Amino acid sequence: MALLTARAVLLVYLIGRIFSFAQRCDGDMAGDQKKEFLSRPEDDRDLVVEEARPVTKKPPLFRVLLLNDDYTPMEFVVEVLELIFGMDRPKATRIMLEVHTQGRGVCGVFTCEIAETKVARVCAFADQHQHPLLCTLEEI
Ligand code: TYC
Repeated sequence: MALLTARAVLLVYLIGRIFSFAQRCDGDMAGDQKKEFLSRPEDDRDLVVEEARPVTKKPPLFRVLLLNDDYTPMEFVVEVLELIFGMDRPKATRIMLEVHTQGRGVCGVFTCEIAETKVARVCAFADQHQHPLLCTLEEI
């Protein structure tokens, strides 16, 4: 009986110690620390959480160029620039003259697929009208 009583007293004493220890720990922690501690499973406490970076690499860009020749009529080149590159007449004329005097000129900058389509349309249109107009692209 005496042994049982002694065990009961010891048990109550230990529970009291555990309780006061827990209270002390609770008091030591700052509000945010406590929230974080309580919200995660024990095994995750050492883990570092890194913010995910968005994977948005910019696509490569290409200049579409017109090249000069001695035979394609100026008016035809201006039409090409209006029709395929959406330029107004003053801008188309300026670019055509740039090509005529400098040998080459930039019609626009596009992603790969669009640049290739523009080049193909210019070549097809020039072929249809039997002009030797040259159009190409270069990566920036
Ligand atoms: N040089 C041509 C001419 O004198 C005109 C021309 C301009 C041709 C631009 C091609 O990309 C070109 N008729």
